[in-house]
Amino acid sequence: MERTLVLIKPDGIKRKLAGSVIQRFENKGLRICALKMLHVTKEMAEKHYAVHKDKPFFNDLVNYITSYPIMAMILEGRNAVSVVRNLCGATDGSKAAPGTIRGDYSNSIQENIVHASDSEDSYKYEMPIFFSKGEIQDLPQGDESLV
Ligand code: 3AN
Repeated sequence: MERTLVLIKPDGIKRKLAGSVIQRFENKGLRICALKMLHVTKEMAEKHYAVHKDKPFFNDLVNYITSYPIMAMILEGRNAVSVVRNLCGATDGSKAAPGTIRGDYSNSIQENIVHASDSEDSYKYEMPIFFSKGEIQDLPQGDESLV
């Protein structure tokens, strides 16, 4: 079963949207394998956003994600990476389709409520920045009734 990393960013937490956002993922049938609140450090943010380090908005991105506590979670389910990206919607909230998280809750590029891994490789890179093995609840292999 595929897994993906989701962050509810500072604007989502400040606006008290965490429950609504998580509800959408659960309604879709995704299982929460890990969930916690944390304050991202500069080092974590720079590693997480390393792919954007040459972009003009890199410093803003790091400052923003470290400005307030966030919620991090690992979600599991069939095609979890693409399913979650579709639920999140386009990066720019002003262009994200209605019905998506960003389309319904954001009108900004930076303050766009959520981050979600864009591929299985991104998940493998990003997940250990936020979680250690003991924080992840695995289910017994082969028992799909539990998923
Ligand atoms: P996504 O989060 O949809 O995968 P990315 O990976 O292209 O989008 O960008 C990572 C984050 O960088 C976005 N979530 C957004 O907060 C920020 N970002 C992307 N493009 C811009 C931009 N042109 N100006 C400011 N911030 C941006």
